[in-house]
Amino acid sequence: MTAAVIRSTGLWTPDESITNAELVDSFNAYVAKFNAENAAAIEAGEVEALSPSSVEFIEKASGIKSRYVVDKAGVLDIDRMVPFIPERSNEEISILAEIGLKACQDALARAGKTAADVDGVIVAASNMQRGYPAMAVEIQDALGIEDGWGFDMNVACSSATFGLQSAADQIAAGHARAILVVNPEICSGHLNWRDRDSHFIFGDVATAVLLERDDLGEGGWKILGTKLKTKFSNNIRNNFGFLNRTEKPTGDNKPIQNGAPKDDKLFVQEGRKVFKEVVPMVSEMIRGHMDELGVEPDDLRRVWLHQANINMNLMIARKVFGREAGGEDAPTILDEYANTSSAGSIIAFHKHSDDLKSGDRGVICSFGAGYSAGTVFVEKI
Ligand code: CO8
Repeated sequence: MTAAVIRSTGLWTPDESITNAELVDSFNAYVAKFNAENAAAIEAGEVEALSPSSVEFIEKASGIKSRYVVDKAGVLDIDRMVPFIPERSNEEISILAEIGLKACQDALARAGKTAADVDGVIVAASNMQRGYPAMAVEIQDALGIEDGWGFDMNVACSSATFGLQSAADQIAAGHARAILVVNPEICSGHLNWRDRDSHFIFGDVATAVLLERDDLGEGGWKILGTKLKTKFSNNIRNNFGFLNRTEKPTGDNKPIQNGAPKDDKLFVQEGRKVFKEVVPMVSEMIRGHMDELGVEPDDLRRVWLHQANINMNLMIARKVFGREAGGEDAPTILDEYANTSSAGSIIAFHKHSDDLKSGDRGVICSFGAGYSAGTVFVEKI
């Protein structure tokens, strides 16, 4: 068996970004309009008045200051509050494949490799824009990989680490020389921007990780070990899907269009419960994996954690290191990018690993809906 190494990573970031102040201004204008239009019903107790959002709450509760999105105008337009992503013909590349492709090209360029060196593409992300053909096969085609394969997989925010383990195993088993694991996330498309509890949480991005057989190149990161875990929970859920149109007994079975009313089947969560249950699950998982690998807290230079909440990450880091931990131990990109689901831990790794030296060790760790969690321990070559 030959080992797989992480040779490089790639990142694509949208041009447009929304600050908390811009987001809250738009949300509160929507709330004021809704309450004015429904004043009589609210007065009669038939409709519940909406409450405004606040910049202070968002920053304190989550650590998020801004988020990148593919379409800012559509999100901030209070009569729409959904990004505008025009439909493309089947002859054009789909948007998820397009942004994933850009991240792949960045990863290949950083490693000095070309698509001819790659055999497989795994798209590992929270929500695919269609059932089939797989986005991964479309990216494979756009890269020009003639003799290879691609497939999509979804383990919500943990998709990246589950994809990394799959790719590492396939390379070790001799099924591929190199594999691109791609995380294109257009979270703005499946977020209810009219929901005060979650309207600030997510952003858009795409990341890619190039894994390669260790004898085929130089540099990058040795994979010391990978581990995956899932435990069923309803606390983070998205029931949107192809069967939604079959659920109504008669009449209106049109697919949901723009507008995202409150009862659309979009992202929902019990944020407090997630916080309370996932912190111990993840910190125990990292510590257990460290014990198996013989890695002591002092041997660990950095944890690149899933980016959902700054307080959650610092608490996990404290438990892993057994001491106070800060941005040097557990870097944050959440302030600029918000939660980008599967891509979060990879962005943190991409932006905050160049300063580490040969022999330094760290762990890429994701966690999220499922529940699901994954750890990938790495050592700089
Ligand atoms: N502005 C002002 N006040 C607010 C707002 C707001 N926007 N929202 C809520 N409040 C109020 C509440 O009404 C409440 O008031 P009161 O105390 O009077 O009832 C108070 O603030 C506290 O509310 P919460 O208890 O909800 O606030 P928390 O401190 O728990 O913070 C968080 C909320 C930030 C959501 C926090 O709980 C958290 O981050 N939890 C962890 C969540 C997490 O990690 N989730 C993972 C999700 S990602 C995933 O796996 C799925 C990926 C799928 C991608 C989907 C793309 C769309």
